[in-house]
Amino acid sequence: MTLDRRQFVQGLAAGGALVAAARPAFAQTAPITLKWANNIPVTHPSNVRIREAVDAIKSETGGKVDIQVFPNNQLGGDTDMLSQVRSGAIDIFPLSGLILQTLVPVAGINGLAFAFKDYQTVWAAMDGDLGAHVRAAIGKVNLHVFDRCLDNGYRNITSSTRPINTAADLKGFKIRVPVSPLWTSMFKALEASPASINFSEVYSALQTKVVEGQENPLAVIDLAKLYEVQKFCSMTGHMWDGQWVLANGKRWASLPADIQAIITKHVTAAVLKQRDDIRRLNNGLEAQLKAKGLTFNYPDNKSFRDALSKAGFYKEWRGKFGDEAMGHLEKYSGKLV
Ligand code: X2X
Repeated sequence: MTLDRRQFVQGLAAGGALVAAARPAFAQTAPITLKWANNIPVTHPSNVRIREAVDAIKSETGGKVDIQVFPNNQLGGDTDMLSQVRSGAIDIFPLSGLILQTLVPVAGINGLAFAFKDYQTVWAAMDGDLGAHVRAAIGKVNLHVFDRCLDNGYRNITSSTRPINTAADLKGFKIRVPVSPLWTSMFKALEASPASINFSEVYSALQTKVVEGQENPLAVIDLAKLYEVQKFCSMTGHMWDGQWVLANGKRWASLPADIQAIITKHVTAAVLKQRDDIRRLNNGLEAQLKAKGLTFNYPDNKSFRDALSKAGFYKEWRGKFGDEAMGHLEKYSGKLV
């Protein structure tokens, strides 16, 4: 079979089009710079794994996508960064669902005290229908949210004045809580005296004794060096907290689909590794924190749960979150009363 010149040229053009289609569309797009900001020290797995993701994204896009990471509240505290990701001053920002609650009320639901008995249950719920329900609500406020959330951890109460053994020890206790209705309500129900303070101010608030204590997962207590300004750590494990990775909705929608796919793939991989890091960290940290001077105690959660029930805490939040959301949660937590 012979080709005439015309057919030959047509064939070349078609082949050329095929080659062009196989080349990623982003080859044609201008360089993209994105700002990623968070509240946590540079040594925390959330930052270590994100830096790896940033490198992988840069290399897979042939240098087209440059994500700049601003850790440790460099661009402001959480409340401020939330405004910035909404306005587009920051592009990507992981935030506790409980703090996001100021904007998306149902996002605080995973923080209901003593809801999750273990990590298996946490991930079943957050990667399952409970998380999907929350993400749908987040999508309505013009934020993009990645499917998997970061682990922050089970939270424990530290103090410079006294160990917290039972709910009675919290009476009048001046405790810092993040800026979130659920957090404030919980510690009010326990008759403590909660003060809403962004994480950026926590170390100094403890150091200057504006508050006696705070609550956080062991990884945060260690990496933010809170043990330097606290004496006791009470392993209350009173709630599980994680961070939704949020992006400015307009900015995200403006990115080519293949860039979105590459970013999503590497962010998801980073999140899964981060979860693993936190799990391993938390297993070894207690011994390290003891060596750094913290005295540990291991309260029974019954007095806290009873006090919360008696104060009507669960009833109040059931009303606020609504039956549908509570149905998703209680599939995993059992009835919270
Ligand atoms: O603000 C906190 O306590 C922290 C670091 O745990 C959160 O990100 C919610």
